[in-house]
Amino acid sequence: MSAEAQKRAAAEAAVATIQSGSIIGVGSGSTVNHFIDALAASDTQIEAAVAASEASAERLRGHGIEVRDANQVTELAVMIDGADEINRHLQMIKGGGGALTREKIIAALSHQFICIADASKQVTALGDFPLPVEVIPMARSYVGRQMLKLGGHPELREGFTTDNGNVILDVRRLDLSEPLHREQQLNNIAGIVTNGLFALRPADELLVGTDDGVERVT
Ligand code: ABF
Repeated sequence: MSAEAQKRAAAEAAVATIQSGSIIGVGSGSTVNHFIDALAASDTQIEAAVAASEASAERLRGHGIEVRDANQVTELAVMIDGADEINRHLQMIKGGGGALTREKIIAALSHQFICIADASKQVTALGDFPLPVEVIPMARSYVGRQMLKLGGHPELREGFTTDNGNVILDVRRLDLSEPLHREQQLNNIAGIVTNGLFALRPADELLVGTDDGVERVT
């Protein structure tokens, strides 16, 4: 089964977890796009969605699904989102699509975070994928130097501005063997808005498309 078919299968399986009438969190990326399309084609009628990116918001609206601002809700029953890497503890690297800040906010609002992914996203150890770090533009050089001090190799994501008006440094070769500590450490660096480690708040469940069908991991 191709990666795209695995993504689609995982996304379709996630639709079955959604309660009609609920307000849900929706992340970003191609797997989430499959989820949005599958949700729209299903009999499940949600009240509204809180979207992690303008792209997801537009896709939802295109299907006639109401999009609400995160400030209009106090909590969400569930969030459906993808990942760039996910380990056996359901800790993730996210942000390859640049929406990590809004994804982390929606994850914090959500009782349950269901990650949907193709099999290639499952890893033994996090870190082959460069860690996205969202940075206030005026702090780009300072944060870059801090990443070098930590053993990382930061690279500015050229020509990209996040939905929040910030820049992204993609940091290679950062030791992520202790993801909880590393996430807390990066959280404390001035100028970093969000780092792409989702370890303090991992997924609660993974629906992963494999050649043998969709596997549920908790
Ligand atoms: C999003 O899903 C991002 O955090 C992550 O980069 C992306 C994965 O992209 P795709 O689903 O297209 O593989 O939540």
